[in-house]
Parts: sequence; C-alpha cells; structure tokens
Amino acid sequence: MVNAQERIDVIYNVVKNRNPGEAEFHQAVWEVIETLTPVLEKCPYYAKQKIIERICEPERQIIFRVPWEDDNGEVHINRGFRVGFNSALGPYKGGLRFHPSVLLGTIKFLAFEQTFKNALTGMPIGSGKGGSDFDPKGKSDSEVMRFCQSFMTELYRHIGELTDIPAGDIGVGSREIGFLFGQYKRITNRYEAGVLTGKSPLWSGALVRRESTGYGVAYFAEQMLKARNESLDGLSCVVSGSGNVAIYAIEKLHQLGAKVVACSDSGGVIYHEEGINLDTVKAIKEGARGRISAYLDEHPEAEYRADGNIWEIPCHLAFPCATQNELDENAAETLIENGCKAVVEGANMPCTPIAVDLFLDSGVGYGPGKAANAGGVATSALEMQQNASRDAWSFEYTEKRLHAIMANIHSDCYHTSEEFGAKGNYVVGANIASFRRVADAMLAFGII
Ligand code: NDP
Ligand code: 2IT
Repeated sequence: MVNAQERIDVIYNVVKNRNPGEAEFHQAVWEVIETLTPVLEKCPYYAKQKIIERICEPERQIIFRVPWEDDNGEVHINRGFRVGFNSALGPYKGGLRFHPSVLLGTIKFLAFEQTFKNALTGMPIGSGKGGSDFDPKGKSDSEVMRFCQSFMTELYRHIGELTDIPAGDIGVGSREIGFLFGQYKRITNRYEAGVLTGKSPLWSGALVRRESTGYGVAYFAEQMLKARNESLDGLSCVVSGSGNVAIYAIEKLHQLGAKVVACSDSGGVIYHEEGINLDTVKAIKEGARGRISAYLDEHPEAEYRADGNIWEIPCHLAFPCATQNELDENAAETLIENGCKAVVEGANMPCTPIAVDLFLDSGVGYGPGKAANAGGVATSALEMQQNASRDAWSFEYTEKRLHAIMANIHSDCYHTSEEFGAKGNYVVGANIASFRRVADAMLAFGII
C-alpha cells in the first residue's frame, strides 16, 4: 500500500509526463496537491476514487485557428484556446487572456487554479479559461474587433450560459467582451446575456464587475489584517501592474485608509511618495491605452524607473497584480528585509514557489490569489444571476454582496487552516477548503 505522500508524488509525475513542457501548469498542480496529504490521510475514500488524479486532468481542451486581417490588409494567424477544466460545481467559468505569451500550458494552469478559486466563492460555477496569443497592444479598435469576431466564430459552438461562460483577463476588458458578444449574438440568433460576463453595464453587464477583483483583493487584505488585530489605516502599499485589477485594488486601498506609493506596467515602475494619483492612472490606462511613464507628464515630482523592480520599494503591504511568477525569491527577500507585513495576490500565481515558502517561513502574511482575487469571478456569478432573472442591481447592493463573499472566503480559509493544524496558513486553508468542495460534488456524480 502506498502512503498518501507517495501517492501525491506519483500523481505529480504523471501530470508532468502527460503535459510535457507546461511548467506553469506543473507549478500550479504541485502547489495544490502538495498540501493535500492530510486530506487523503483523513479521508481515504478520495484516494480510492482517484479524485486528485481526476481533478488534475482537464475535462476538455479546445485549440483553434484564428485568422484575421489588419488595417493594411495583411493576414495574421493566431491560435485560440478554451479549456474546460472541471464542471462538478457548475458550468465552466473563467476568463479569456489575450497576450503574446499565451500557450496551452498557460491556459491550463489558469483553468486549474480557477477550479479551486471558483469553489471558494461558494457560487455554482465550474472552471475554465481561454485566450489567444494575439497581442491587443498597439492594435486599432477595428483590428481588435475583427480579431474578436474571428475568435468567436469558432468559440461560439463550445460555449453557452449552461455550458461555459467566458469573461475577461489580461488584455480582455469590456471592449473585447462587447465585440465577442456582438458576434455570438449574430451567429446564434440569440440575445443570451448570460453567455459572457464582464459586459458593459450599458447593455446587460453588472455594476461592480469592473471593480470587483481589485476591490475584493483589498477586502481580503483587510480581513487578513483584522485576523491579526491590525488595520489598513495608514499602511504604505505597493501594487504591481496598472491594469484592471491593479487600478481597482488601488482605489479600494485608498478608500480604506492605506496609501499606495507605486504601480507599474511591463515598461517600468512609477514611485510617487505622496501617493499614486488614480485619476491620472485611469486616464492613461483606461482612457488613452498608453504607457505608465506618461504619469510624469502630470506629476513631475514622481519618479519613473524604466525596467525597475517594484519590489525594491519599501512597503507594509505588497500586491502583485500583473502576471504569473512576477515576484521571485530575490524580491521576497527584499520585501522581508524591508519589513513587509503581508503579500496579497491580485494576479494568478504571481509569487514563485520559493517566494511563497520564504513568506510562510518568515511569518509574513500571504494571501494566495485563488482566495484573494476570487471577487472578480464571484461578481461574474452575480452578473449571471442578474442576467438569469433579467434584473439589474444597484452598485451599493452588489458591493455589499462582494464584501460578504470575500469575508466568507477569508473565514473558510482561516478556519480550514486551523482545522488542519496550520492556523493562518492561507495556502493550506484555501487548497483544502476548495478541494473538499469540488471532490464531494465529483463523488456524488459517480465515476465521470
Ligand atoms: P490587464 O490586461 O488589465 O492588466 C495587466 C497589467 O499587468 C498591465 O499593467 C500589464 O502591463 C501587466 N502585465 C501583464 N503581463 C505582463 C508581463 N508578462 N510582464 C509584465 N507586466 C505584465 O489585466 P488584469 O488586470 O485583468 O489582470 C492582471 C492579473 O490579475 C492577471 O494575472 C489575471 O489573471 C489576474 N486576474 C484578473 C481578473 C479579472 O477579473 N480581470 C480576476 C482574477 C485575477 P502592460 O500593459 O505593459 O502589458
Ligand atoms: O482569473 C479570474 O478569476 C478571472 N480572470 C475572472 C474570471 C471570470 O469568469 O470572471
């Protein structure tokens, strides 16, 4: 008889061999399953039913060609993906990422993470993710529209409000969701609002969805501090990125009394000692779709560090909100040396495994993305509820629901970490709480 730890090692080797070259997927799988040994020991039935083996294998993976024509008449060929990872708790649900770095392994890691994140929300949503290696940067609105129309011309046959509901992620916001929905509606002859979330509130979208991921991250940080009898008031924060998640994390952190002194994009870092001016960041990023270096045009007293390392800026709280593996062990050491109290992930898997271990070992609070950034997908589920009942809730009511969901996620993770003898370790808490929820639903369905 193999023991639980040996079983986990075997599962991991199978995942590696079956998915060669997909390092990010391997990393995401290991990060979850290495914490599941005590669950297998407590409940051997999960092992007998091979639940972990099943949970690591996507239910479906779709890859397709996306041809489109640019404004000069040149033809381009991109690759489209949609992975339906797990539908035990509901239809596949998760975003679309448009970024030149996207490979199948990227989408698989994100869809795998989504399985546990979506379970933590307590909403009836399974997990999926999709996207393309298309780069929206520097493209005209017409080019983005033609790309989205071509992408949806294949994707439409695989999705539906009861099957799979995509939303945004890196490079996909309400502009792209609009073009995608328009094409879906046209091809299917259905105004099926619940097939996509992250829609504009001008036409069937939910208020607060745009703000929800970032707001949720700030709420999660607030809960983490509360559990240590501390508050956000007066704390200095660093938030990487300046996209959707970063902007609304900054907004809520400021509302809750903290001061964000730095943000970034892939070109460099802005450090503004008196506090980042969010109106300026919004005008650059949401308005002009420009580079963060333009911040200096309005605030010459701030500092721009081209190719700078944002984690070198001393702070009480660090919020990686850009992309995977953006915060490595060197950055973690610097943050710890500079007295950082907690790291809360807005992005998916932004901290490398060694960085995470360093935080856990040194007592720095660590909020993993699958818990801390779940407010986005949770609000997507609220958007689906509104679409299903043809209703539209107020901003205040929806934000209250989001706040309650984040507080619940925090207490689920906290109490599960306590139950498994690792009080305050949110990695253990988030992985085990969500795994049990998905596993129990899978068991109910038999061997499928
Ligand atoms: P956006 O496209 O709005 O913004 C992304 C930001 O991150 C930009 O500032 C971008 O800089 C930077 N960035 C992206 N890729 C890289 C890279 N490879 N290297 C350096 N910087 C990079 O995306 P979101 O804000 O929506 O997403 C940010 C993160 O949050 C992602 O990890 C996403 O998966 C996660 N997330 C998003 C949710 C959502 O609802 N949108 C929900 C939960 C998690 P530049 O513009 O220069 O490329
Ligand atoms: O990573 C994520 O949770 C998202 N990009 C949001 C997914 C969604 O369906 O709202």
